[in-house]
Amino acid sequence: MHDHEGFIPLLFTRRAAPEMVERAKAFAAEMDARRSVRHFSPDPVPVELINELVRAASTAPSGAHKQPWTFVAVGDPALKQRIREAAEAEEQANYGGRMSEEWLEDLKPLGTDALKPFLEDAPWLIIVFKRVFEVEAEGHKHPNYYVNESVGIATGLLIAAAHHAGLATLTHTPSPMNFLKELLRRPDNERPFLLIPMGFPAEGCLVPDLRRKSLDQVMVVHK
Ligand code: IYR
Repeated sequence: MHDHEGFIPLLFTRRAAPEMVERAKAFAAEMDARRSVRHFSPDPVPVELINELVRAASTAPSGAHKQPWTFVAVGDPALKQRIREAAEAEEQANYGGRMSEEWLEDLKPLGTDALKPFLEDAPWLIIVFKRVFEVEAEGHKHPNYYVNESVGIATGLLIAAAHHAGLATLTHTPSPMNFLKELLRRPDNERPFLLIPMGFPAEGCLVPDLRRKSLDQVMVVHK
């Protein structure tokens, strides 16, 4: 008994192989329909829905189960406007010379530029912060582990949960993004990781005609 202290039985559904394949195919097809969206409708999305997406994201595995993330959901139009202004100021510098010619060339098929209207149009901006350490009593800084891996996985789950629920997202990387820490008054242990605008696509929204790599381009099997 003592051996098992702190442990509980795993809840696990063992499925028949054909059912597993069917489910896996359905999930892959559903995920294949996800696209990054850069043109959002201002239609509102209830915060109760956002809550559930963050609940799903926060189930992600994490180093030593520290769950080293904070999801800041911004719906306040005034705050979104300030985020847009600060992001666009940085992006003007990026597109105006801070990014290499090679980089700009790589971005051409995406049609991005320094203007970021989606930062105001989308009803929600989810700013994902990584928590590099936790402050304990007496101010001791207790480290978190595999923070980038953990927060990357959690963000992936957030994007999948949003898509599954019927919302569009963009994975946005304003750069540098320290302005988010200041605008959102986050504590010293938190660093901005990604900014995810979330909502409904604008009427008639276009996306770049991209192809995904085939399985054999992304997978190696040693059987
Ligand atoms: N942060 C810039 C540039 C940008 C960079 C990459 I890599 C992208 O995949 C897309 C954009 C921007 O948000 O426009």
